[in-house]
Amino acid sequence: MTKVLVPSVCPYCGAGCGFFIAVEKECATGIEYMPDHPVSEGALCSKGNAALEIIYHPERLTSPLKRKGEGFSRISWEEAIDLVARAFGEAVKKHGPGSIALLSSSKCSNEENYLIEKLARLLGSPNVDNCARLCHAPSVVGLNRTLGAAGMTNPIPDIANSKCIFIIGSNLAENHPVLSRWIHRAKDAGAVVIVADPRMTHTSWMADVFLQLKPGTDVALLNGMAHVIIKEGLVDRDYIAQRTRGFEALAESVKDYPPEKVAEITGVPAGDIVRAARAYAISPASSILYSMGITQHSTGTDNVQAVSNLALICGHLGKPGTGVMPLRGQNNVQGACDMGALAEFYPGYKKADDPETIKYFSSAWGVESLPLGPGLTAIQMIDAAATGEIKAMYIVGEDPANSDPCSQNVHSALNNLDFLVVQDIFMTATAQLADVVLPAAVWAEKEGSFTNTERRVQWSCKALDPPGAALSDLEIVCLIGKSLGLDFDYPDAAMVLAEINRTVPQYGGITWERLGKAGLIWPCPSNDHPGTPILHSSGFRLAEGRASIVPVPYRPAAEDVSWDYPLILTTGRVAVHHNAGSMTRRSPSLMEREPDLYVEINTADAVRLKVADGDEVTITTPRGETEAHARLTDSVKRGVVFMPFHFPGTNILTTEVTDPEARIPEFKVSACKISRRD
Ligand SMILES: Nc1nc2c(c(=O)[nH]1)N[C@H]1C(S)=C(S)[C@@H](COP(=O)(O)OP(=O)(O)OC[C@H]3O[C@@H](n4cnc5c(=O)[nH]c(N)nc54)[C@H](O)[C@@H]3O)O[C@H]1N2
Ligand SMILES: Nc1nc2c(c(=O)[nH]1)N[C@H]1C(S)=C(S)[C@@H](COP(=O)(O)OP(=O)(O)OC[C@H]3O[C@@H](n4cnc5c(=O)[nH]c(N)nc54)[C@H](O)[C@@H]3O)O[C@H]1N2
Ligand code: SF4
Ligand SMILES: [Mo]
Repeated sequence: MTKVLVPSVCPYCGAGCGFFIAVEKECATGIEYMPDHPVSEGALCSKGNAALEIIYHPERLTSPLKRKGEGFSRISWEEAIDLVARAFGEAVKKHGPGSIALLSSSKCSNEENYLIEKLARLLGSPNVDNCARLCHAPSVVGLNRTLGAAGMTNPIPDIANSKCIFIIGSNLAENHPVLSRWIHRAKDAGAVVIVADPRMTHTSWMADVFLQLKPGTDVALLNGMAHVIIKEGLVDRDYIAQRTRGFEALAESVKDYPPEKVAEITGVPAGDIVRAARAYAISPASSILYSMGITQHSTGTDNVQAVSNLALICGHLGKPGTGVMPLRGQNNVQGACDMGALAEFYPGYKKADDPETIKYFSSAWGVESLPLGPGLTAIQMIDAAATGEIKAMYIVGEDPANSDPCSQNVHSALNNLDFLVVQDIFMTATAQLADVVLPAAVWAEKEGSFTNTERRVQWSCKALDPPGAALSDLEIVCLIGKSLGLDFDYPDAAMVLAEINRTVPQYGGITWERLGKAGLIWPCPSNDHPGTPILHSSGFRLAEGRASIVPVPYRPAAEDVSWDYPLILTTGRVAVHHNAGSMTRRSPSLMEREPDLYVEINTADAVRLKVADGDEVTITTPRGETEAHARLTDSVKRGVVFMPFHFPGTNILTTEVTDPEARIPEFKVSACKISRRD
C-alpha cells in the first residue's frame, strides 16, 4: 500500500507549525513530524497532534442548508448560491452597498481572504473585517503609530538569541506552546525571563521575575519600569538620539510613576518593578513578547504604545535577540490582515480612507470606483445589524455568537438581519442563526498560503477531498462572486497568489514557485529578495526614519469592582481548547482532558463564598449569568476569577466596552459576583 506524505501547516494557532499528513487510499491515516521545519522542528502541541480528529467528525457540514422553520433543510449548491446572490444583490439595490457586511476568516488562506475582501469592495461595501478586531487591533493602531509596522519584529527562532525575555500578557506556554522551546533554549544560554500576568500560568513557571499585577494596570507597570530606566540612566542615548522622537515628553510623563506609587496601583512589589526594569534595560539583547493580556482592554492601544516605548528607550529593536513581538493568535490572522480583510485597510495596509489607495486598487482590479473607507469593524457590524443599518451579512469561518462580548446581544442583532449566510465546517452557534449555511472544506482539504505570527508565508498542500458536497472557501466565494456578475474566474489558489504578488507590495516576491519548505518572511518585494526576518534594522518607515515615543498616562479599566459585583472576571484560554471551541470540542482526545466550563477562584475568596472545589456556581455580571464548575486555586490573585471562553456561556458575561481607537472589547476585565448553586 502506498503512503503519501503531504506537507501541511497546523490549522490552530499562529505559531504555524508544520507537519505531514500521511495519506493512504485517499484517507488521512496519521501525522508525521517535520524535523526540519524552521519553527516547530518536528514538535507539535496537543492540538496540533489532534488536528486530524476533526476531519472525519460525523458533524461536518456536507451540504448547503436553508432555514426551514426552526431547523434546516438540505439544498443544492445552485439554489444556495442563488439565494445568497439574490439577497445581497437586493440589499445593495434597495438600501445601498453600505447595507451589507462581510466577516472574513483568519482560519482561511491568504488567497481566500483576499477574495473575500475584494468581493465586499467590488460590491461597493467598505464593511469587511476579521477576528483580528477582537485580538490585535490595538497592535495595528499602536505599533503602526510608534514603529511604522504592526508585525512581530523578529522571527521565532531568534528568541533563542535573546538575553532577557519580557513576556507580558501572554500565556504562550499554553497558547503558542511550540514557542516555549525557543524560550527554554534562550534560558539555557543564560537569558533572564520576566513574566507579567495576573495569574500564575504555565508561562510564569519559566520566569526568573514574576510580576503578578492587577488586571488592567499594565500602563502603570510599564511607565514605572520606564521611570526606573530613565532615572538610573540605563537608556540607550545614541539610539534615542538617532532613531526616535518624543523621548523628552516621555521622560517628563513617567516622573509621575515612581515604583512605590506603581506598586500601589498594580499590586506588584516596588522591588520587583526595579529588578525587572534593570534586567530588561541592561541586557545586551532584550525582547518583549505580548498578546491578549495587553490588547484586550479599553486601554489596549495605550498598553501597546507603552510596550513599544520601553523597547525604544533601551534601543532593543532591529537586532538579533531584540524586538517587540505581538504574538498573533489564529493560524492565519496575520495573513487575513495583510490581505486587507480589515475595515481600515485595503490589501498591504493601504489606508482605506486615502484616495490614492482607491486609485491604486481601481486600476489594479480594473474597476471604475471602489468604496472609500473605513468600513464598520466586526463589533460595529453587530451594532449596525441590531439597529437595521446592516441588512445582509456573510460570515466566513467565525463564530461571533460565541466569541463576541455580551453574546445575547449578538444573537438578537443577527436575528434582526434580513439575511445571514454562514460558511463553516461545523454547525456553530452563529450558523444556527443563519438563513443559509454553506459547507466549507477544512485546511487539509484545500491548498493555499498561510502567514504565521512571524510573517512567514507557508504553502499548505491539499491532502484529502472534502466530505459530501463541501467546497473550499475559495470555490464558494468565486461561485458567489460570479453569480453577482463579478469577474471571479480563479481556477485555483496559485492564480490568486499571482494576483497578490502584483497588488500587495510586501508579497511581491512571495510567489508560489518560491514557497518551498521554509516559506518566506515578508516584506519580500521582488523575486530575488530573500525576505525580511528582522524589521527596523535600518530605521523606521515613518517621517525621517524615526520611531515615535508616545507618552501614555495610566487609565483604569472601564469596569471596577463594586458592592454588587465584588470580583474581577478575566477570560482567556487553556492549552487543549481553541477559541469558541467548534473544533476542539469535537476532538475526543482534547475533550477528555477538559470536558466542560469552569471558573478559577482564589481559595481565600472561595472560603468567603462558601464554595468548595467542583461545586456548581453561578457567575453574574450586569449583562447576564452563566453556570460553571468552581476550580479552587492560588494561581489567581484574591479578588480575581478566571474563565476560559471555549464553552458557550462565558461571553454572556463580558463587557461591551471597547478601546476608543482600536475598538477591541475589554475581554480581560469585567466585574462579577459568584454564588453557589444549591
Ligand atoms: N490553546 C490555545 N491556543 C491558542 C488559542 C486558544 O484558544 N487556545 N487561541 C489563539 C488566539 S486567537 C490568540 S489571540 C492567542 C492568545 O494567546 P494569549 O494572549 O496567550 O491568551 P489569553 O489566555 O487570552 O491571555 C494571555 C494572558 O493574559 C493574562 N492577562 C489577563 N489580563 C491581563 C492584564 O490585565 N495584564 C496582563 N499583563 N496580563 C493579563 C491572562 O491571565 C493570560 O494568562 O492564542 C492563540 N492560541
Ligand atoms: N471572553 C473572551 N472572548 C474572546 C477572547 C477572549 O480572550 N475572551 N478572544 C477573542 C479572540 S483573540 C479571537 S481571535 C476570537 C475568535 O473568534 P472566532 O474567530 O469567532 O473563533 P473560532 O472559534 O476560532 O472560529 C473560527 C471558526 O472557523 C471555522 N473554521 C475552521 N476552519 C475553517 C475553514 O477552513 N473554513 C471555514 N469557512 N471555516 C473554518 C471553525 O469551525 C470556527 O467555527 O474570540 C475572541 N473572543
Ligand atoms: S503550537 Fe500552534 S501551530 Fe503549533 S501545533 Fe500547537 S496549535 Fe498548532
Ligand atoms: Mo485571537
